[in-house]
Amino acid sequence: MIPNKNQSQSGAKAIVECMKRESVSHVFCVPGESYLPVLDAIHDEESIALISARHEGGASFMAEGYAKASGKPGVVMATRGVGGSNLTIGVHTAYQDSTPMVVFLGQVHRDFRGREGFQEIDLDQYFSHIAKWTVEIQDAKRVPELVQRAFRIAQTGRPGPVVLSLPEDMLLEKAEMTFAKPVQKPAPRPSVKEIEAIESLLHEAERPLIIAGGGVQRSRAELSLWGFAKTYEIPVMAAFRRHDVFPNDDEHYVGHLGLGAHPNLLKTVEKADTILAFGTRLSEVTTQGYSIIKYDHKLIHVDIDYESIGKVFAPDVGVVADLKESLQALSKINVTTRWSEWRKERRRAYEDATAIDKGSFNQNVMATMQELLPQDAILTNDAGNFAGWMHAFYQFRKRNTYVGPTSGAMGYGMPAALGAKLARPERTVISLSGDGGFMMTMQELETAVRCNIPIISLVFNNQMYGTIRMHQEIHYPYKTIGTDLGSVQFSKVAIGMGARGFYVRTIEEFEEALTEAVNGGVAAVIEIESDPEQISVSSTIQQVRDKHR
Ligand SMILES: Cc1ncc(C[n+]2csc(CCOP(=O)(O)OP(=O)(O)O)c2C)c(N)n1
Ligand SMILES: [Mg+2]
Repeated sequence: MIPNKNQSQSGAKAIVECMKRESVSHVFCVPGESYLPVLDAIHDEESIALISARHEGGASFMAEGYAKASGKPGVVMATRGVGGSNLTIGVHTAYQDSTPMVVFLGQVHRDFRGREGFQEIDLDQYFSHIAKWTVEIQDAKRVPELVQRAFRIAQTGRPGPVVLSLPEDMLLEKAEMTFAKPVQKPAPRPSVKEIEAIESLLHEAERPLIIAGGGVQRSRAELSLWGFAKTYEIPVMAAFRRHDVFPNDDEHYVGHLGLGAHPNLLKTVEKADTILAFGTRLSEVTTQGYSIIKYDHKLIHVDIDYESIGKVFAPDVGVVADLKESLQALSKINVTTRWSEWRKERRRAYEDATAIDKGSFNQNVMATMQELLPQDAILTNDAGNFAGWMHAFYQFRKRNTYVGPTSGAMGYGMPAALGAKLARPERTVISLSGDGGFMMTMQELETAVRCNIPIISLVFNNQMYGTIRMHQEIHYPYKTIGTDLGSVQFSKVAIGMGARGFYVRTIEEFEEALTEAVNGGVAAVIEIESDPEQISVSSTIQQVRDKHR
């Protein structure tokens, strides 16, 4: 254990000491004069690297991706109202995605607060709706208490973002600092009575189905989940953008509940009679607009967060507990498994829905990635229809191989890949984006080049905000507005920023580019010319128009 220090030091030094105690290895930021003392304290701290980004939105996505890939809180810093407003998208994503994040924001001098000083906003108020907790540190001697509390709140219960506002003069103020021990996450076990209640529901179940979410990943319970599913022969579905919670090539895996989920997968939920919701908040997307879980389903809901249970769906048994502890307790229950036929039937339905059609270019791109990438490669992505092919056809086979925004934030993929690569330098990390989303944060490619972070970015270029165009054609056919985009040569812009750039039109060119990029050891962009007419996994623009005429 790190010994407690009882010494006089500045607020800024104490903040960095707290980061060190929480084993933070990287801090992401855009610098600002309001928090120079913190930057200087990081300069003097060998164990922490500072990654300076090109936009606070990019920095916040990097921190979010770092947190998802490392299991540690992501730390991001920015300056006052200007930097704070720029990074809100990452805070919102961390909130929706239950990702631990600690945000430090420089604030004006304490004497100037409330006068609308230069770039002043009430940062703690401003973030209070999208953060789990916010605080302004008024007194340097309370830095250890409040910063350590911030790290605790970010990581415990349902994880999420916390925001600290740091008045400039407080950072230089010296005080006697007393540090507490680093955060230990509580892991409550379900009671004997709760386990018995689950056991008795399973006795009656004829078609049980597990829906597994991020809570399983946060407690590193993927192996326990796999053991549980295997022992009792229960099929498993992944909640929205929690693909890697269960090996997709395992015979117990039956699909991902995402946007535009295949009818076969929806049928699996419809046919199930008992749903075991493990570590998921049963979000709008996972439940397809809160529609697929019905009153006559028996619902067993286990989650670390008291508020997630019964938020929308009242469970038959609701348990507030750590997922690993819960699955370990559940592995000892006494039920005879008789669900093997049901499990096999739903696996076949999943396999039918995801069989690769070699005539589809984008499906071939996924098949090529599956073949050429190491099994432990980490994939990240933006929001957009290009991602539909990955969601449907790429199989995540190892745990901790997917980093994606359940918030649906465009611009997330590439900066999140930077964060993930810093957290897992030994892995291949590859982001997938559309031309719309990539352009929102593409300036961070320079950060990747400058900081030697060799990530690979695929950009599916169809010269449009394709997803929105699809919705337009559904509701207002032939009336395109606001969704066309101009031509950008992403591979050339990449080269201009010092990365490698590839432009591909055929599957052979893609294979060649991906092989080179994986072995290249430098940041690379592979721009994929995409057919604008193929608007989604299942439809062309004409088919959408005809269907909704
Ligand atoms: C930050 C943000 N702004 C707007 C949206 C709404 N939106 C969702 S998908 C999309 C278009 C995505 O375009 P692109 O990245 O080119 O991917 P495509 O759909 O063409 O494959 C938009 C504008 C969003 N999800 N996130
Ligand atoms: Mg596009």
